[in-house]
Amino acid sequence: MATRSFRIVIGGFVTATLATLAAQPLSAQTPHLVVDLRPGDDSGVPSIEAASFGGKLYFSGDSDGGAADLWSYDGSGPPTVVPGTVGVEPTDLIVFQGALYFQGGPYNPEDRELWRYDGVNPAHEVLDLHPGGSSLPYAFAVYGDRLCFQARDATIGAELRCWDGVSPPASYDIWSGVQSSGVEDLTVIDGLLFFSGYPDAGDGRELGVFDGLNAPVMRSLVPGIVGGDPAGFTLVGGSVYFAAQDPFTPAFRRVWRGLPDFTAPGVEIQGLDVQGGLTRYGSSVVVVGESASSGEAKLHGWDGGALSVLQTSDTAWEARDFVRIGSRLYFLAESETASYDLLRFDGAGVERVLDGELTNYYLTPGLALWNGRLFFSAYQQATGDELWTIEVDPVLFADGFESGDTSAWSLP
Ligand SMILES: [Ca+2]
Ligand SMILES: [Ca+2]
Ligand SMILES: [Ca+2]
Repeated sequence: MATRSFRIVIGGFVTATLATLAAQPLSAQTPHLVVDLRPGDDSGVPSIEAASFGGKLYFSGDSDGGAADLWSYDGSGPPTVVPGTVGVEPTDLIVFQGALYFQGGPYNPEDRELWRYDGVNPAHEVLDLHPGGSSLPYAFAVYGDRLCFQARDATIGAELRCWDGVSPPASYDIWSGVQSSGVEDLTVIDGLLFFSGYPDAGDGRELGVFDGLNAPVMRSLVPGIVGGDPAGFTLVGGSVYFAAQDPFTPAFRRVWRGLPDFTAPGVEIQGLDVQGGLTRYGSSVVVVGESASSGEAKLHGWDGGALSVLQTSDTAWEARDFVRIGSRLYFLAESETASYDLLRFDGAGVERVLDGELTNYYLTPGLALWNGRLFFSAYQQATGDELWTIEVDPVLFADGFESGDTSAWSLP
């Protein structure tokens, strides 16, 4: 799904160890409206498209009822518009080679291409991958010294492209010809680029692996036109785990494991009907699903032995947007009501940090982490959808921070 291309963005400073963090009491966690960007009940930030870059939070927003611009926020003064971005509707922000990249450009006539902002000069289009049309670049992932993403043209359709920032991008025509593989969920793990995509007319959305050198390899998880639809690629204990359809009962999703070389992926956790996202906590896979023990959608943990239910209260339907901060794992899910709540797993249990119903916020899925705070879009009647923030853990221990590799974060 398109919204899955939102990038979790990590910012912060190495100021303490986990031992220090664990000793600190939690501060009161009250959400604050950052700004009513489009004054009154009109929406200025209907969904969050954001990234941390150069010490600031950059986000897509609109102050006047036109198309969205790119805004920067330094945490103190009001947000300001980035030069060159008025009405360019930035989406899918990512930092690559010391600059901010995003999909931008007009929708009418549509010419959505890859844009770049270096922090100083006005933002501008840097690649026109579909001259006379719109390449709609998205699902960005920084893969070594390359930026990989999906983009379309009139010749090979929507396919995988990888760009070194200098030369013309390489294109990989996975579903050959004008048909589109539509690659999504690009995830870099252990030097490999994992993704989902359509290999050909005989398959659904299946698993792809690219080693950066040879042609991408597709693996059919569920034979035939019903796809495995893999998502949530996560490295745990030397293996890549992900959620995908059950090969025998494709109405259900399961946790799969691929060996390091990914020659023989298979269903790894039996008895769990996966209902949402999947991530890592310490040496365990944590995933939301229904099991015989939980009865309904709750967070489960699996360390290779028994499956355990980590959540005693609430449910966690449609769990998504996992953000690990030190020893805590934040995520959004629908709990008792149909609105999204912010939940937190601390290694022992799950608690609700923000209740979308009681506090009269209506969260739009998507979280951005910047400067020790989570940012999100939420609706209130008086303001419409705007940018909100909530303080989370004030200190982080992030040994993978420089590379943006959250899987390298130290966890208990
Ligand atoms: Ca174009
Ligand atoms: Ca193609
Ligand atoms: Ca407003």
